[in-house]
Amino acid sequence: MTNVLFDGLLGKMDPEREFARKPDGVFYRYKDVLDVSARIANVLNDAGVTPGDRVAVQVPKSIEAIMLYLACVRSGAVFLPLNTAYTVSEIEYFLEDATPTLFVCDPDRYGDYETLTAKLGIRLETLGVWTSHDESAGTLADAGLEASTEFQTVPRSKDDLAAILYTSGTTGRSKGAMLSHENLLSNAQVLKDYWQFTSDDVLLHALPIFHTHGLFVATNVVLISGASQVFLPGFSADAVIQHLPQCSVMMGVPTFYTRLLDDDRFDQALTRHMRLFISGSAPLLAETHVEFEKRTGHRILERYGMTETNMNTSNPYEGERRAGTVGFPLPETEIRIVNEETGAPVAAGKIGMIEVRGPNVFSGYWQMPEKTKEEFRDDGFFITGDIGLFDEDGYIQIIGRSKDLVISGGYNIYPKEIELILDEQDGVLESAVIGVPHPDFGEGVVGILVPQSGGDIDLDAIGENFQDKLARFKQPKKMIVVDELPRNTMGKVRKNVLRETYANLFQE
Ligand code: MCA
Ligand code: AMP
Repeated sequence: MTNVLFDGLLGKMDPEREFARKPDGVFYRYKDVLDVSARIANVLNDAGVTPGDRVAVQVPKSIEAIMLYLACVRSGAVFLPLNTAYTVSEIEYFLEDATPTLFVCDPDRYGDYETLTAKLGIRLETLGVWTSHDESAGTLADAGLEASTEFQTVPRSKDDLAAILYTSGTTGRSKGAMLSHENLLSNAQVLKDYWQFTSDDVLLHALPIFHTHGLFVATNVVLISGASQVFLPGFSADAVIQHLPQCSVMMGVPTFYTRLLDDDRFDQALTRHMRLFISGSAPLLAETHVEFEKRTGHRILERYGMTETNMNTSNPYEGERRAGTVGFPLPETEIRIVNEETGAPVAAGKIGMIEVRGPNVFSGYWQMPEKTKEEFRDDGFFITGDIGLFDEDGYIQIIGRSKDLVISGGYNIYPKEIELILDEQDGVLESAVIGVPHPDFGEGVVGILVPQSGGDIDLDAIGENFQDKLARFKQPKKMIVVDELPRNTMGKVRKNVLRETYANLFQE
């Protein structure tokens, strides 16, 4: 029996081909991928991780972190990556909910998590980034150096879980999307073919690797294509401009492309040899698309996905890449647009709820059968919460979202989670959190606060109180105190009115 994802991704690779290169020139060949993932898989075994166990991971971006992901896949464990910006109190929720056997953290944060993991009975190991040969890169990496490169990959079938990725919930409680071997493999295969990846490609990888975009879309497509990547620790325009000449494809969120367009060095000459620029995770403004083409001669290929579904649609590789659209349903993925209330499909050109079905779609939320049921139709279609339409040529346009969600620099932020914290603050009667246009992040988070009668709100103190509760990227970039919130006749806060009122807050 095979391990569906591991064998599917690595079954046809050339051991001598380079897999990934760090900016300092250190590189891994595919044979190193096999060896190092085997070493770490042996370490996981020794740490008591058995098939089906969750391995939670909050580590700096590195090729070794990808090896840990592959080691989990090989040993039948369930990989659970977590945003490096999360605070201890945010992490506590995930550890309690997912009950992993092992939590792997940044060596610099070991002290933060010692007490918590001891309380929860979770084993704690560290994985950092190697900076020199005689330096430790954490307990997991050090143990890996001693471990064998022989590992009997554990058989896993298509429905076995490969990963759990948490997505925030509209109630403020994050939900773990359960992704199977088939969900991940089928999407990688489809994207490789659709975007015409080959082993000659070199991807410029500047995304974080704790989300679907940087982990599955980028890395799995590279692996299944036997291609290579320049693996940057994060996005910086300088580093991208420096390394682009060695690459053929780039993937990014819209903020990457607007930041590059702000730099005069980013031009036709620099991008002449590039085969493809791909954008996703947030809407790419039509003007960015147009300006990008004017500057470089390339038309960005925009696609659309979700943590729960992997990638659903893409503009075509050959044929028109239409600005303001996310293209067509991917092969094997069915998409329909329906009336939100009745569930009946609407005609082309009419706006409705986007629903998705296919081998890419997850099986449900970790230990939330009721929530899972609510978000699927009886015939297996997943209700995305995104509102859109099919245009006259079959391209899908995303018009908005029925879920109360802000997308900032490609990160999803659920207002409810922030409102719950704001409502607890001294002097605050109630709050509403919205996203409004932001020149860098697409949307910027704004907190609107109503004081208790006769009360005073100390915005600095609230800002301080956020620090150990909420990752920086979720914290409101501005907070505004008002007398009351606009409400409809049912008493519900009219966030659209607030969004209109403060639409220019970041533009001034
Ligand atoms: C950083 N900050 C942010 C964000 N990133 N605030 C709001 N939104 C953000 N996305 C904060 C920092 O904490 C800092 O706060 C201040 O903004 C400035 O930081 P800066 O140095 O400019 O940020 P950066 O380090 O350059 O990061 C910006 C970034 C990064 C490169 C755009 O956010 C990023 O890599 N985003 C990609 C997200 C992504 O991969 N999304 C995919 C998930 P202060 O100064 O106050 O401390 S979605 C997905 O996977 C689905 C399935 C899909 O379709 O792809
Ligand atoms: P997440 O599941 O957290 O990764 O976020 C998925 C959400 O990001 C989707 O439901 C969409 O609302 C949004 N999204 C992803 N790609 C695009 C895109 N190309 N255009 C507009 N929204 C997008």
